[in-house]
Amino acid sequence: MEYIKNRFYQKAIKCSAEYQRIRKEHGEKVIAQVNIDQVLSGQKGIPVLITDTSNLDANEGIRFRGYSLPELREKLPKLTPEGEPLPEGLFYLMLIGEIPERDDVMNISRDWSTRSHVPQHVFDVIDVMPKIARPMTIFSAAILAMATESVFQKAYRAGVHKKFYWDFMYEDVMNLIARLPRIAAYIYRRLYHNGHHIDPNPSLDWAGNLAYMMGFDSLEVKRLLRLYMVIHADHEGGNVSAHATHLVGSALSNAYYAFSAGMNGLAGPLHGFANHEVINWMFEMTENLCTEEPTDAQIADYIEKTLREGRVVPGYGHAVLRITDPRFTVQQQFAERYVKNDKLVNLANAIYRVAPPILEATGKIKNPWPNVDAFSGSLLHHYGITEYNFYTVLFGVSRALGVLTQLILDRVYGMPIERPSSHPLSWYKKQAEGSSEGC
Ligand code: CMX
Repeated sequence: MEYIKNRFYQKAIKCSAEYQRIRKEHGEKVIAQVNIDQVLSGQKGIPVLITDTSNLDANEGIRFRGYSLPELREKLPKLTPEGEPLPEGLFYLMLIGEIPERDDVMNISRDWSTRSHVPQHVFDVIDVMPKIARPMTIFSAAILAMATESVFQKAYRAGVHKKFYWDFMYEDVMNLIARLPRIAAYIYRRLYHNGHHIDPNPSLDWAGNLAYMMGFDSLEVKRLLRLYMVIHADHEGGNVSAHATHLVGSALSNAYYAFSAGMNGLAGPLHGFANHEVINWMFEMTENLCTEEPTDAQIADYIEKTLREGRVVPGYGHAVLRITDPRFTVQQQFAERYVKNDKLVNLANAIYRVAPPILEATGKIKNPWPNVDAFSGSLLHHYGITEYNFYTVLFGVSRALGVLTQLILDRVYGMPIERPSSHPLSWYKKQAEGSSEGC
């Protein structure tokens, strides 16, 4: 496995030199103007982050190192030709910037398997959490508890030179990613299967093992989780989970601290927890309407009611995208291929027919189209993963692939601590109107 690390470093160190050169030679160059609305609407569209792993175009969707999702489904190595790409391959692509060979992917799979041992005290932390705690709370706590294993933290304490930080970060990231499926599955079995745990199967791939340890051994669930882990892995750097991971990491906090922070952001209902909210809202709708198969008119009425109540329609809208999320489309295609006559899947499709024009007609929602969360829960539910409180943990396992890869790059580049400036509201009022009086 050292060869993958070396291959990564050889490429990344060249970019690091570019990073330093651009900063030194062009530091004064103005690249963007910021208007008041951008600041007041959550820093939308202001270019302030470097993310190499993926890039998001508002009208096209996500590209990982230049490759769209349909391209990745074709090009990344799979276990069988008709299956889904292995997330290990996407990790390699995000790390090194090239499509891997099958051997590279299998080597990462084996490497993660050897690194996957979770220390007992992490299970102990999970076991003492109250069962009423949300799975994301337990997941984040377990990740934090594992910070005892940080090799970066030990190296820093020992006074290692900063040019070697990336090496220890790489080790932390590989160890952390390797252990996440075991932690997620352990939480799942503890909460929903009376603590009857299933030991990992070292011969399985990373996502296949996650399905297996959760108690789902069928080919199709493994296939679905491979797809799920690929499509949720990264969405450039400005989203809450990616930005939080980067921000906390910029203080040289170890990967466990940084990723746990990212997961706390993912746990919000406007971000990753929306996958829970979607299913919850669909059940609320069918209960309210006393039918599992509402008509389009009934769905429309329910959407109007949700908006009137000042709530969001979960799974719809996006801070950047202005189209149907390609991650939604990919899941819809998966369902078309494998799922026949599932009421929840049918309902997700019906909402897609009905919701966009209603959301558009509000005149204020910038993107009336579905995002990734509008479909993911229906698919998981179809395959028997019905505990939708848990869905964001699955999102979190996947999100590790992108945000932690970027964290290694952050250390190779030698990125400094992040510290934007802030001002009182009166300062902005003065910028806008020349006077700060009144607030
Ligand atoms: N339902 C109802 N109202 C919505 C809406 C939706 N799906 N999407 C946006 N709006 C509202 C906003 O709340 C905002 O209202 P106010 O002006 O009253 O504050 C207005 O429309 C404008 O918002 P926007 O610029 O279109 O969207 P934002 O960038 O502010 O927010 C997002 C983006 C995703 C948080 C928002 O669309 C939303 O809340 N969607 C539902 C939750 C969801 O699906 N989140 C998951 C996103 C994907 C992910 O991260 O996993």
